[in-house]
Amino acid sequence: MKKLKDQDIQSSMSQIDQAWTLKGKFIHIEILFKNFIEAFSFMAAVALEAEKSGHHPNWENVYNKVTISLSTHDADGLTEKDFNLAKAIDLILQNYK
Ligand code: H2B
Repeated sequence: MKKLKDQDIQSSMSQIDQAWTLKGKFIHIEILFKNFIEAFSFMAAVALEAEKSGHHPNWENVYNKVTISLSTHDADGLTEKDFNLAKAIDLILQNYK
């Protein structure tokens, strides 16, 4: 998978939720849930999606907070895979509003 160029990254950023921020080689989001069970249930849904697409998040969970960083290790940067996973995460998040 080819690393995206700055211009492609900019246009891809406009296609995902505004909560995502660009941090170097990663796109990053912090999400607060009602409680730990909601956070963990969200993570389980994302884990299934990640496994299905063979692309996995770097993430951390502290009680009701989940922080996610996406990047493609193999490409040492952002690729379409990261933005596809971000879009899938945005869809999953709609079930937690
Ligand atoms: N996830 C992410 N985020 N980046 C990768 O480069 C990556 C991955 N590579 N999941 C995949 C697994 C690769 O190691 C396997 C062999 O498909």
